[in-house]
Amino acid sequence: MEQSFPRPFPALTPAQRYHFDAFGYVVVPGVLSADECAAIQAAMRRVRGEIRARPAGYQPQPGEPKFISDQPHHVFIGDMMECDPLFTAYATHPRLVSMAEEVIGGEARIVELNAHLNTRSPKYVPGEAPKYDFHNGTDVPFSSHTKHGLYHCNFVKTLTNLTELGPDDGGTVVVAGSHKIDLPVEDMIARAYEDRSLIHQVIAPAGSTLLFAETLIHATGQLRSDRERAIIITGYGSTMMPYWGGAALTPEFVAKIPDHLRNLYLGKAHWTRGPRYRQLTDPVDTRTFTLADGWHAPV
Ligand SMILES: O=C(O)CCC(=O)C(=O)O
Repeated sequence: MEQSFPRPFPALTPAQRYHFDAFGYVVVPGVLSADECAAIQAAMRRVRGEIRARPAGYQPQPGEPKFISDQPHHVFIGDMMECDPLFTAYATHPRLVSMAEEVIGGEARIVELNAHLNTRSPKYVPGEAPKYDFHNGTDVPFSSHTKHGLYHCNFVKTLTNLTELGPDDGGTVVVAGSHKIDLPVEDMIARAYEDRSLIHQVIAPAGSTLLFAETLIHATGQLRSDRERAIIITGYGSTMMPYWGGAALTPEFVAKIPDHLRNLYLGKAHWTRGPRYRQLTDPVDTRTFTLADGWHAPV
C-alpha cells in the first residue's frame, strides 16, 4: 500500500505514543482545519435533515445512511460512507489511517464510519454526578499485543470533534488505563465511579482527534452547555477483520474504490497483516496531510 498511498509513519510523537500507552488514548490537536470541520459538519447536518424528512416507516436502501439512535437531542448516524465525498475523505485521511495503523501494529482496514450530533439531554440534572453509557468494543486478552514494549490493539477508533469541546461540551469520557486491564468491565466502571479521577474527559479545540483502542472503556460525556457537539468516527481493524459497520458497502461503491485503497476498504482474506511497528523514540513523520489528501469518492 505504501508506494501508492503515501502516509506518515510514525504518525504520533514519542510523547503522544507514551500517552496512548499509559492511558489507552491520546488527543491529537490540529488534525482537521476549521474549514474542514465546518464542511464535514455541514454534510452531517444535511444528512440528518434528509433522514428526518423521510416518510414514516421508510426503509433505507443499500448505500443510504440511517440513524443508529434517533432522539431529539442526539442522533447517531450510521451507514454514511456512500452519501458524501467528505466522509470517504475523512475515513481515508492519510494521517488518521496511519495513527490507526500505529496502534494496530499493522495495516488497517475500515470497519465502520459513524457520526454523532448531540445537545444537552433533557435528563440533565445540574449538580448531579453524571453516569455514563460506558462500554468497550473488544476485550483485552483477544485484541492486545505488545511489540518493542509498546501496546497494540487490533480495533481502533479515530474520533474527531468538529466543534470546540470545553469542559461543559460533552467530550468523550474514558476509564483511563482500562485498555490493559483484563477484569470484568462492570467492576472497572464501578471503581471509576468510586474514584472519578480515573475518568478522563476530552477537552479540545475543534479539529482534534481522540485516538483510542477499543479495549478502552469509553462513553459520550455529559453535555451541560447550550452548544451542539458534532463528532465523526472511523473504526479501523487489522486487514483480516470483517466490515461490521451496519449494511455492507454496495457493489456500485466498491467498484469505484481505487486500487491503492482496496485493502483499506475491503481488507484482505489472508494472515499476512502487513506489520507496522515503531520504537517509542522514533521521531514523528512531520509530512503534512489534509482532508484533500483523502479519497473523495465520486457520487
Ligand atoms: O459520543 C462519544 O463521544 C463516544 C461515541 C461512542 O462511544 C461510540 O460511537 O461508540
